[in-house]
Amino acid sequence: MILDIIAYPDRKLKDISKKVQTFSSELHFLLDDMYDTMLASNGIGLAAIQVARPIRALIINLPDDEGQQHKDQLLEMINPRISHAEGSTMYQEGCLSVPGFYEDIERHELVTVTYHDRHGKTCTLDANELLSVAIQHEMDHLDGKLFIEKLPYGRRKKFEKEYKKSQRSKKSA
Ligand code: QAP
Ligand code: CO
Repeated sequence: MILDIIAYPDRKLKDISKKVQTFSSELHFLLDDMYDTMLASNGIGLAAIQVARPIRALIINLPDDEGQQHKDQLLEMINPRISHAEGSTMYQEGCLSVPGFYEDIERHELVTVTYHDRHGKTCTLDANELLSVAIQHEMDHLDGKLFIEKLPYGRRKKFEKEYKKSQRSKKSA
């Protein structure tokens, strides 16, 4: 089932998501719906709060070299925690909750993340490159943070201006 994605400046995106306590079928249905929703919007990552569920769950499905996404590559992370981070890297990020905006954001280059899968099994993953960026971006959602909040002052102002402009053209359309 495809769910509605909530968009900036909806205040719900600022909620701090709560830890998942039970790895029930309710969680599995939500994760399945998040996957359908993410694919329907051409996304590569989605956090539960973006579909208005304030729980610490996220999904990531990176495309291959041909740009194809494969469900067997889907990562589902419940209650993720970064145990190690090093280096720094820049990547032009976007977000399904901030459609049409892309900006270079500085992140850690490498992260080690410990999380639970949908069955509650504990997993650890070392991530670099795009996967590392995606994990950090999605984990920020769990703490109510959007990538645009990481922009330096001048570029944040530029975003606000473009956002207001896009709202105006939406109204007159
Ligand atoms: C987060 O972002 C991310 O503006 C996932 O019009 C960002 O899936 C992971 C999207 C950077 C790694 C690197 C955005 C689709 C999708 C848009 C997304 C849009 C249509 C964003
Ligand atoms: Co996002």
